[in-house]
Amino acid sequence: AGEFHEGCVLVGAPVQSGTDRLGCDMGPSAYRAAGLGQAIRDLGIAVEDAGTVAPTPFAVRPHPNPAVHHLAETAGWTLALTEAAYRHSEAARPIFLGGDHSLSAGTVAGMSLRARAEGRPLFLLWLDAHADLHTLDTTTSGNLHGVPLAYLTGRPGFAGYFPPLDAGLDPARICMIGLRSVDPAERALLAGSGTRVHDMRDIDETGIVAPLRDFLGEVAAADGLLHVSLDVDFLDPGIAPGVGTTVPGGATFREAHLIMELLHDSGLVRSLDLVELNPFLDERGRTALLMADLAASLFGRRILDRPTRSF
Ligand code: 5AB
Ligand code: MN
Ligand code: MN
Ligand code: MN
Repeated sequence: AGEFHEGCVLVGAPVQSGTDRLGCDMGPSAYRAAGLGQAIRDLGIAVEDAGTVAPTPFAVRPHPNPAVHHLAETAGWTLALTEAAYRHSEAARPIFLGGDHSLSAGTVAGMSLRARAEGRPLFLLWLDAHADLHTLDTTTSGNLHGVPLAYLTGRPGFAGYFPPLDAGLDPARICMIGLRSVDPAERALLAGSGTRVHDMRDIDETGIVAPLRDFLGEVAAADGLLHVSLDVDFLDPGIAPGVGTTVPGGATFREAHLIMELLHDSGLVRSLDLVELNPFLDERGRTALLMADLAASLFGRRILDRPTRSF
């Protein structure tokens, strides 16, 4: 990350248009109430709060898939967040406070521009129960929090509906961990894509350490920039109930922390999305607090000091 990028900047992204379950737009407030900024400051890191982004007006024609909803608004958020991510990542490490997962179409596109400006490749760690790889044509729910990875990897059908993608993402530079709900169209796109995919069965059989170390090793060898996108539903609903799309059998408290701890030790993470928190569905803020706690682990909170082990 380098000395220049030691500080963090919080960027509120109260995106709601990607899901029909209301409440995600309260996410940024919940993270602030949970003390996310202070938890990272307590680690000796400078944290600036850049406030809240607003969508840029973006006109689109209606999409032939009648399920698709809130397309113009989601495209407008994508445009605004692409610009915000690029700008806020110049001198600090941005933490995007979501908002539903459609926001990653913008944040990752912006980080992709940042990586290109630095002449380095962008890598993406996607921690999610879902693959979020629908196109506008294959989605049956029409919820656009299910499409960001198809947009970012340049799948067809987004032209004229989403902002043109200036710098896309190579699917081979994506690692997904936590999958347990993949639709047939997404499964077809994943096959042969080169994306590293670790579903829950994989985690049960192998654990998360070996595949994550392997991926981080590749990022380091390529001198890459790493963006982490953390969907609340990556976590087991028993510990993280504050989300609209619960899927049983998610990551445990310790698995999630271990991932964050290994990410911190790698020194490779440049930007982070915290997405899909729905404070309206939460129980006394416990999901917001857990997400803040995980972010703190990613930025260096640890149980005991230990020699940093390379991966
Ligand atoms: B999330 C589903 N594939 O398209 C769809 O929470 C779920 O950002 C999408 O990962 C979940 O509606 C999107 C069934
Ligand atoms: Mn997601
Ligand atoms: Mn999900
Ligand atoms: Mn979700």
